Amino acid sequence: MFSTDDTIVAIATPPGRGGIGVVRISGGDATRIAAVLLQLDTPLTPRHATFGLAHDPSTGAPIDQVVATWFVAPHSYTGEDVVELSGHGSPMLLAAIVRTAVACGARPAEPGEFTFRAYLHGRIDLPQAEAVVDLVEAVTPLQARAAMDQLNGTLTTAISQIDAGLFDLSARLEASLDFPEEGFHFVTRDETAAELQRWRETLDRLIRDGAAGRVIREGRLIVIAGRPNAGKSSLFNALVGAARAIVTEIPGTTRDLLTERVDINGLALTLVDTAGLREARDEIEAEGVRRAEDARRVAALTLLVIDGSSPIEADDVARLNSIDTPVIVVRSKCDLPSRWDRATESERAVSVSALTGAGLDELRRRIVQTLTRREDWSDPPALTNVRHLRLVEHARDAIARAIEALAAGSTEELILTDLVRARSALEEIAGRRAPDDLLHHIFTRFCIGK
Ligand SMILES: Nc1nc2c(ncn2[C@@H]2O[C@H](COP(=O)(O)OP(=O)(O)OP(=O)(O)O)[C@@H](O)[C@H]2O)c(=O)[nH]1
Ligand SMILES: [Mg+2]
Repeated sequence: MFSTDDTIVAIATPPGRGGIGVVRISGGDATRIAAVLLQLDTPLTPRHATFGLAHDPSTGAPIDQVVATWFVAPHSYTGEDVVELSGHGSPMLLAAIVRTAVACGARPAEPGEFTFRAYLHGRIDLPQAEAVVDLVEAVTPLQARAAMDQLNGTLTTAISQIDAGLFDLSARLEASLDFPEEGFHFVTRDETAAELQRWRETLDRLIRDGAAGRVIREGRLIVIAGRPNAGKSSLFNALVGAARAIVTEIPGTTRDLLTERVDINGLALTLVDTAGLREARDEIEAEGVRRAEDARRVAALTLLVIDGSSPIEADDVARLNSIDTPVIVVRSKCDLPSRWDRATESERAVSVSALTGAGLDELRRRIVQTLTRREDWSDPPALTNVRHLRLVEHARDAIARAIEALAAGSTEELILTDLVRARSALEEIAGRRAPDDLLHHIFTRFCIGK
């Protein structure tokens, strides 16, 4: 995918100005290039910050004052010699340092190439490389924590424990196969069935966890819908924490979709405020209502806002019944006297007041519970990535087939085939022999310099 025997260079800090900017050089030539750049008389000392002046060697002109640090192979991010040059955070100066490093023999790095080399040199496995992107892209502390756990190898450990267990069971089944005449079994059918069942339950737990984990990693779209004047925009503003949408007492205030990303108890959710649903009075409103309906169809969850200070109408109930995605009924304006009669008052409704903030915490809790079936993240899910989830599902399905085959009286050979399938799915997660297109897909999500 990338060539790996040359030395690569890139700016590692974000584009734009900052206190400092870092240029990273990795590869066999890193220290030589740094020495030429800095016109050093003595070599850099490993892991020591060395102050120097970066020069353009062709003209001798100074570029910037830098601090250079050498991380010696294999104890570096990439597993190769890495030199990091911290200069002033000016895009122009940093670009000049990169250009000079290239003139000295380095190649500009592709996105994700440093992390790719770390993977290639066995510093990290594929889930850890994927966790690096997630960590950089995390927008909520919970997302960062789940990514950090994965970077620390939580998922890798869980998967390799299952894999080792299946290996052990396979070995005993094979041994039994090797001595058929003796009728000697290293593992009985009952023991095999019990062990397979145990692994299936472990995998099922991971899969359940993974469903919540995906919501954490990917975020979800939530649409606020309801009649005009129900209090949708007020609720939107209250959840966003800013007066983002216009609120008036005139029904039909909101006509377009308004979108904001919010952190709701750690979930990165995209909240959409929509036009009030009614028979439109003009073309603009008609388009707004159409967009509201479209947004609702793709949403993972609808907050159906019904005004608590006026009686529930038949079309509110009809609307509730027509939504086939998950819905939370929000009874708005609960600071005003309720006009819902007891019989129709839905027990499922969450009462909120955008004015006083009452009920908002309960609504947030219900949102998280509906999307993830969980509320407590003291132990965030080990599985968050859809690639890993699919492979764990493949492994679980193979184990389920083995259980069925065993119950139907199959030979050890058939059961072994399923175990091989399950193990190869699990091993694909770590990605020791990942195909190029998968690697390409994963590493091109990185930014340059990472
Ligand atoms: N007392 C009280 N009034 C509220 C509350 N939420 C909204 N209102 C009022 O209800 C009216 C309508 O609020 P909006 O948030 O604009 O309602 P909407 O559903 O976005 O309306 P459209 O955009 O027209 O569909 C405004 O006069 C708000 O001040 C609340 O929690 N308490
Ligand atoms: Mg509105």
